[in-house]
Amino acid sequence: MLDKNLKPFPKDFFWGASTSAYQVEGANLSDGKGPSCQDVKELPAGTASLDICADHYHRFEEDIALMAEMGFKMYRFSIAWTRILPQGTGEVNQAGIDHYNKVIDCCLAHGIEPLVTMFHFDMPDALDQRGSWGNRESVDWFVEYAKVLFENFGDRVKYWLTINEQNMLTLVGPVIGTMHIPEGCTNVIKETYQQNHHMLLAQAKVMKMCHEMLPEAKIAPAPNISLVYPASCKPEDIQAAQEFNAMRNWIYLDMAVYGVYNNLIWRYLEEHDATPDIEPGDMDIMKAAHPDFIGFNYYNTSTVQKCPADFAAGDGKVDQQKGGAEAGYFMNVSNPNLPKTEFGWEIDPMGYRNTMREMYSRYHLPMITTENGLGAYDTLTEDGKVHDQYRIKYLRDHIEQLQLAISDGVEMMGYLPWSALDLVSTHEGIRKRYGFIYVDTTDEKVGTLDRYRKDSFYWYKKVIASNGADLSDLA
Ligand code: BGP
Repeated sequence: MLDKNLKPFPKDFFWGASTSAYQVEGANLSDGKGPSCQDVKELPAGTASLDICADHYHRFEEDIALMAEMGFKMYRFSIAWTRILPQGTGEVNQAGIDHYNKVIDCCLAHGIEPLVTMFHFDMPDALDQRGSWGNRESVDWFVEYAKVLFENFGDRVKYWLTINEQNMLTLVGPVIGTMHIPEGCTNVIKETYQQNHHMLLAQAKVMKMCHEMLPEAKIAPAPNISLVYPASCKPEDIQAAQEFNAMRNWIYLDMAVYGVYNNLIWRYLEEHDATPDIEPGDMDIMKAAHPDFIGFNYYNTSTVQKCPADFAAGDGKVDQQKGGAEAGYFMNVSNPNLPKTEFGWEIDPMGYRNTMREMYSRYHLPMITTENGLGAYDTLTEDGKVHDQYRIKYLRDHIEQLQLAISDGVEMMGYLPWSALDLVSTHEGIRKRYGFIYVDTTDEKVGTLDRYRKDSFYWYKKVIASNGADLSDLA
C-alpha cells in the first residue's frame, strides 16, 4: 500500500485499557471469595504472591478516577468467578455481587463503558477438584456462572467477553497455572483438546444465552491472536506456518464464528488419536452461536520453520509469546528482523496490522484489541516520576499500525492495551510492569501501594483527547 489518505479513528472509538481480577485485585480470599487455581498454584520463584497484587479490590475508585483522568472510554476488567460462586457452582456470594456492582457503577459514573471478561485464567479450585474443563459438566458450570452475571449486571454491562485466551489455556496452560491433566492420563493431547472442546461448547452456549437474556448486549471471544510467519519461502516452512496458524489462532475463531473445527487441526488430532469426544447436538450448538464482535490480544507475531518428525523438545522457555515446537509440524524460531523486549518477547508493530488484516478477511466482524503492551522494568524516580519513553514508543508504533489497518478497511471498535495499572504478570512477577499507572510495590516486599502517573499516562491522555490524531512526544 502507498498508505496515503489515512482514515481517522471512528468518533465513538473505545480508547481504554485492560486488567484481570487475579492479577490486579488482591484480597484473594476476602469477603467470602473462594480460592481459584491461581491461589493454590506454586508461585514461580521470586514472584509476588497474589494476595495483594495492586490492591485494586480496595482502591478501584481511585484507579477508575485515574482512568477517567486519562479520558478512558472503556475499561476491560474480569470478574473473579470465585467471588460470585466461591465453590464454582451453587451458593452465590452476595459480597462478590456487591463489589462488582460498585465497580460497574463507578465506571458508568465516570462515563466509562465496562467491558467484562467472564473468565480470565482463574478456574475455581473447587471445580478443578471435580475435574476442571476435562469434566463435561464444566459446560453447565460455566453456563450457571454466566447466568448469574447476566442477571445481576446485564442491566448495565453492554459488552462481554467469554474466555480470555482460550488458546493459551490450551497451548501453555501449565506455564500460566491453569491446566490440570489428571494423573495417569495416557494421551495428554486428547485430554487437552477434550478440555478445549468443553470450553468451546460452554462459550457457544453462553453466547446464545446472552443474546436471549440481553438482546441489547454484545458478546465475543477473546483469544490471543498472532499471525504466524514462515521462516523462509521454502514450501515446507509455508506449510509449517499454516499449521501453527491453525493451531494457535484459527481453530478458536473458526469455531466461535462459524461453528466448525479447523480441518488442519482435526487432521493433527487424528494423527495423535486425540480427536475430542463430541456428543450428538454439540456441533449444532456451536453452529447456532454467534459472536457480535471479536476481542483479541496482540503482543507479537510468531515465526516458524518445518520441524523434523524425530525432534525432541528441549527445555527452551515457552510461554504465550515465545518458543514451542511440534515434532513433524512446526518449530518456533527467532525472527532476525525484530527487536525483543527486556523479557524476550519480539516486538512487531507491523505484524499487528498484518494480524488485523488477516483476521478481518477471515471473519468479517468488528474487532477490538483487548490487550497489547510492553512489559518492562520501570524505575520510580525520587520525585515520583516514571520516564517510560520505551512504552510510549511501543504504543505509538502499534497505534500507527492500528490506524493503517482501519484505513485498510478493517472495522476496529477500540484499543485496550495491557494494562491500565501495574499488576502481577502471569509468571514473571510485578517486576514486569505494563501499566500507565505505577503501583508502589515489588516482588520482594509489599510497598505503600501508592499510585504514580507514568509519562505514558500523560501521553495516552493526549492521544485519547485527540482521538488518536496526536501521537507526538510529550512537550
Ligand atoms: C496475556 C494475558 C494477561 C497478561 C498478558 C501479559 O497472555 O491475557 O493476563 O498477563 O498476557 O503476559 P505476562 O503477564 O505473562 O507478561
